[in-house]
Amino acid sequence: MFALMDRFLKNDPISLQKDILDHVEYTVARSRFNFDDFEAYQALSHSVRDRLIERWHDTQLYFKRKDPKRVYFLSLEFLMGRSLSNSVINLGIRDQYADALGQLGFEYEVVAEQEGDAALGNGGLARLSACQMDSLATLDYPAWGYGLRYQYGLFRQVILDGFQHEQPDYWLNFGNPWEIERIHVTYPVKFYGTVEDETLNGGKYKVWIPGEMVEAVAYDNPIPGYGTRNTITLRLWAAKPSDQYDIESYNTGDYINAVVNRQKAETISSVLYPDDRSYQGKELRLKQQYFFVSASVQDIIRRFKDAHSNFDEFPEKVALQLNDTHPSLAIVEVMRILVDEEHLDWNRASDIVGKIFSFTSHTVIAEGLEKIPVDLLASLLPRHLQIIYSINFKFVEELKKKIGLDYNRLSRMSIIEEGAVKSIRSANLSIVCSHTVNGVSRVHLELLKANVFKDFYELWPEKFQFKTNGVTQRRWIVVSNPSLSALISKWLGTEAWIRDVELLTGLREYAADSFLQHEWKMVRKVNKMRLAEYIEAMSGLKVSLDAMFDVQIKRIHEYKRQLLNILGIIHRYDCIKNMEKSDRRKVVPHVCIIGGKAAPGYEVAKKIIKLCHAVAEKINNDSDVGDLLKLVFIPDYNVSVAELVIPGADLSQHLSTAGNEASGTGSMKFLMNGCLLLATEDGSTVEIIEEIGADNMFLFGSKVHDVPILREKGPDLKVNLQFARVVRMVRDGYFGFKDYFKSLCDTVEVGNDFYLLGSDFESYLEAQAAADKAFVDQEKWTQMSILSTAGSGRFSSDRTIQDYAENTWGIEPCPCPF
Ligand code: 26V
Repeated sequence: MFALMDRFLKNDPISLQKDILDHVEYTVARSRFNFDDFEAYQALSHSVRDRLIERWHDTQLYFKRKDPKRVYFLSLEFLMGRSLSNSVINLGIRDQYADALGQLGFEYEVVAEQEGDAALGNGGLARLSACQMDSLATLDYPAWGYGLRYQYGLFRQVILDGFQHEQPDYWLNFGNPWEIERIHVTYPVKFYGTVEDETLNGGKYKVWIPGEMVEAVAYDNPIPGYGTRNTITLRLWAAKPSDQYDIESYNTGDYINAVVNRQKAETISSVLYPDDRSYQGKELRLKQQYFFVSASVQDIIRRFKDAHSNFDEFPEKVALQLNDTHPSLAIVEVMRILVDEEHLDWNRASDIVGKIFSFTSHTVIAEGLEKIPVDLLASLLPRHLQIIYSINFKFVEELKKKIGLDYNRLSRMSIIEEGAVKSIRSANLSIVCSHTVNGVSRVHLELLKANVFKDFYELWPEKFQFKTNGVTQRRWIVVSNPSLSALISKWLGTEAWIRDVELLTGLREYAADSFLQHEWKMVRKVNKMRLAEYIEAMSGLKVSLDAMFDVQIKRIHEYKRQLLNILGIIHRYDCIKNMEKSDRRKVVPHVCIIGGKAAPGYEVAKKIIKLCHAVAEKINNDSDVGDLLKLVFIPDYNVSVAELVIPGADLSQHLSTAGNEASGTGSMKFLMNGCLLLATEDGSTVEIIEEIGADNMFLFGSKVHDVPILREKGPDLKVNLQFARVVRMVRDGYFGFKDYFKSLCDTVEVGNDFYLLGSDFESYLEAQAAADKAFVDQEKWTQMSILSTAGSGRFSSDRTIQDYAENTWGIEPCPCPF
């Protein structure tokens, strides 16, 4: 055992210091006597990387030896954010590193701030993937994440005169210490071309003669678990030109063009699509999907074949998870490889496919469902189109036996959509070929069953499950809120909640304890100070710490109703202006904080951002208002900004029109940090209410089942006067830009108000008033805050992942014993 231990790098501050200095000199190539904060970050991260690699090798070796059933998590997006603090905390050596740096004259926090975000995703779905990777590693599951290594992540948001501008995020500029390039782990990925028949040993096969070939190169990102040696792999693929394919162009003598064409291969993995609303049938997007799926499937089959001589055990060893429909071509790729390359008979291959795939949907609305134009697929992946037709033919034949010739229903359930643009319905393909379809909250599953997947639910009710989303308490409490984390451990008398989050319920018994309340308030105040400093540094605005920090941060969408928030702020402003001076003393001061990115082509969302700035300009410069009301837009909202903002929030807003947010995960992060929620009863909020109790939250608005009725009923003739008044203020140019805001005002006008801002306004203001009233009683508020954290355990991704492992994937923990 000791001989083994000697093999490991040492973690005492002296050894760490030496490691850091060695990396300064030999990796960063700076003098060990003269380096700055960024260079310290580079050296530190390489020293952490060394330790990750040790554990990662051991884990991978152990998995190989044990050959357990593995889960492969396929996602086109991962929002990892920063890695340094998360890694050192999961490795259990944060304090040692802080000491080591301190002795070298550096401050850990300042050095950690040097790291940029890895933003390879848009929003909820992508951050969920990152949280789930953390839980998979921590719970010792034999898991791999697969995705794309975009060179440009989600755009940087720059605000000029209150308007959003997008700038490219070339995040690899200063190198990325968290990845390991595996130049020998590569696979060819084919595109275009034709399909021909071939006879081999008496059997008839299809052969795909591609028109283009690109190489997929693996970049491995080790993901350490907390309190375990297990370190799993997030494997991201980058596109590189293939050496095999363009000999011809070199032979024709057009050397320059041949090289230029080779370079084009790299565009496949160059940029993340920043629109999370609609599918536009773009060829590059489809190429990205197939590229990553094909490389992953080849890798998975290669790993299986290394240990097995035939495919009999494939379903006992492999589970493939589709994160939304984006990777659904994996189904077709597995069929193609098994049938065309491994020469399995069709029925056997399709039996295997039906046992290994599971699919999770992350959307509620039919318009959010992905479609691939048949023409596009026919040209890019001709063999895959044939396979989809065959899958569909067999499915429809079976279906006819069950439901008869109900042509409407048959055509709704078909994988192929006929119409002006004939398309493949990715969701139908995913449902037909998966053994399980998961929703991301209870309400979400109910909606899927009642609406978009109704026909399939009636056919296969047993396929449909839900796994309410969760977030990792390691990142969202321990990394982002170290003082709250220490306080929780002190009162629970253990750090065990970091792995076993249900233990947080132990805080309930102290919720009324004045000593805990005092310490809780102190921690929260320091976090508010940190946030206030950030706001001042960013915008020059000084905010009062006595005010309620009232936050809404998430992607800007009409259904998330940031506009409702802004109209509520205008109402608050209007009330203050119209109040007797003496009454102003009774007003609860608010610092309203809004942040989020709008998809570049989403005009309404961009107008909401501009309106926020226009309203802020007016309010923040009005001396009548002073500290009673401030409005701040935080630019370039991303994971690391969230880590700063969430711990400092008193109140957070989750305003989606009921029935529109599949789950929502931001609310869970706020809850863990003791922030109170002002929310509609949508998505996972319904389950949060069960844990925290409606008394400890501020709920408002139409319920999921009211919304279709309200929409059906048409405009309410009894228009809320307060609502009409604030919309009129915007319309009349009170905040300037009258013409520009006209179309935005139109979206909430009677008869046009699809997201029901008008109907919910009164109830929204009541919830605001209830929050104000509660805030005045700080003792009560603190108690509610403690109870929020105490009830947040159910919303850990550990619980979600364990449920998936046991009930969907059928995998077991495989803890590395070294
Ligand atoms: C959709 C599209 C469509 C166009 C092409 C690019 C693209 C990229 C991503 C998406 C998916 C958006 C779906 C999404 O993020 N859903 C969110 O998933 C969260 C995790 O389950 C959930 O909490 C949110 O309620 C849900 O909106």
